[in-house]
Amino acid sequence: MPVRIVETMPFDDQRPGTSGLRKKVAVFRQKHYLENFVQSIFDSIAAPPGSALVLGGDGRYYNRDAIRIIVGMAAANGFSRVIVGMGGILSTPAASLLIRKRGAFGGIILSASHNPGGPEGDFGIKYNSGNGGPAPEKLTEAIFAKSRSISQYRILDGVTIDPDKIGETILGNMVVEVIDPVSDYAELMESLFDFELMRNLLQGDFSICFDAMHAVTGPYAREILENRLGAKPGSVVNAIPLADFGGGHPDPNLTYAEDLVKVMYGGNSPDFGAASDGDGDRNMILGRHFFVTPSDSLAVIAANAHLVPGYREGLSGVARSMPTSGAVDRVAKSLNIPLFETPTGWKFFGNLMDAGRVTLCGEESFGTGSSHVREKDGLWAVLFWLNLIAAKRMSVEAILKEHWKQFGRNFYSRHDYENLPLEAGKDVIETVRARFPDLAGSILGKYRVDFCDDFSYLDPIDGSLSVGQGLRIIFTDGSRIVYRLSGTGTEGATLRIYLESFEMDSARHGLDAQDALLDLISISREISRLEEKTGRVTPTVIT
Ligand code: VG1
Ligand code: CO
Repeated sequence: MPVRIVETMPFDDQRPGTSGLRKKVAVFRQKHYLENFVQSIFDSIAAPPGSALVLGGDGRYYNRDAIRIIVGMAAANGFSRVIVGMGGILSTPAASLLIRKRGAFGGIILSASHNPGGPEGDFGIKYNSGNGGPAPEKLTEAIFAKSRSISQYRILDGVTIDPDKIGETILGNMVVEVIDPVSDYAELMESLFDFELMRNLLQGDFSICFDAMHAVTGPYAREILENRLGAKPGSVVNAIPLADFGGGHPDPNLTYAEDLVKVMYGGNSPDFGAASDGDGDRNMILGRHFFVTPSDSLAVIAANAHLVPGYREGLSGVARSMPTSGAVDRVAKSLNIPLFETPTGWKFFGNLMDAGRVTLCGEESFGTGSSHVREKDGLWAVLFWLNLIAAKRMSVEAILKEHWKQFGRNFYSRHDYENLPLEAGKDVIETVRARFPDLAGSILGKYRVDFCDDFSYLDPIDGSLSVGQGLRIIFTDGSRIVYRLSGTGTEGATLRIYLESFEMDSARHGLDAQDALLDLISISREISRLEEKTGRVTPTVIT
């Protein structure tokens, strides 16, 4: 099969965002668009001849076409092996695991995560390095720079691989290896958690509902929860990955996972509920009539990690993204381990994990994970909770109440305003920034501003500096308001306003978060002149 060198022209919109390049399917289907980006990746990473590449995606529309194109390009760019999940499927954490386990040079993950799929929906692509983690900023910037000057790409013509058949095929000088996407991952989970104990729990009268939202986690959850742990058949719902996620929005939160929320808040609800997102790296944890915020989930996991076999030796440290609540900070303090505060996006955790400085990481956006891979891991978080419940013999709600009693409660909420005109999004941010000098030291209701800043991060391992990572207004009692623009959307701008206050008094722990945060919510809207700038008074999504 001949290598074809194709002349091309650069696109100017291929800068990766918080998590790879995400665009509408129609954008990706433009002639040369995907190829240009993939060649820009290959040119930037300069893999030595003989390298292996892991390749898979969340199964969304265009996944299969993209797999075929990328396999052909890998063969034409000197890779000696491409390891593909059967059907072109790999969850993001499973891809991270495979890169590590197989010693691959890196991997390409095809996903737009929680964004809707289908011909009118979104598609995405990102590169993960040999440690299994998302490319660091320096590399994504290099890829973007290449994409601006690209003039040709290399591809093997006539690639016909069958991604549905496990086994090896020779393609030019390269081997295409189609593997079972689930088994390595399931094996790793068995090595971390007490499956015996969890089996006792799940085979008793403890009931669970796991909503895979027609996305990639279905096959993983079925195998692990139902087949290996003995949860009742049907405990995993919406388990078959569909190219359009059944028309849904595979984002596990109280708005988009509404079917599960109804089940968990209805009569005769299961004891435990959970959901994951399009590519399987996010998780939502629910108890009976009870929602666990991701920030609290991270804190509870940290405080109880010693109860889980894989973490019995203790944690070397924990990290959270800046907007994530400070609940885990107090756990770290009591465990006497370091706490790192990083910008939004999993790519900032990789160096800390590689250096052995942290074991657990988490984000407020339903992402939790550990150094078992270099991505956040939805099903891992679910298994962690089930292991904790089995070990503590307590309900989700009781675990949280006990935790708050010991550590206090961080009331926390994120308000998203989606699909704003781009200019309006920027305007809100600039409005807040312009008020910084007046805000410092001022009194707003019962709050006094301690300081305001634009968050930046100096990576303690490689010394790289990341600026412009979100505006923070921090009050003297530790309450916070944070403003950021999303880097994962594909339509207009999404403004995120993060709100947090701390309460030690357990008599007040039962309050609804929105009620507890009422004053901060109105202060956040006033400071940003939100209604005047955007015409919005109600968030699109509240988590
Ligand atoms: C969002 C979340 C962020 C997360 C990112 C990728 O980014 O806020 O915490 O890391 O999505 O998650 P943004 O820039 O839209 O706020 V996933 O599950 O898409 O890989
Ligand atoms: Co995701």
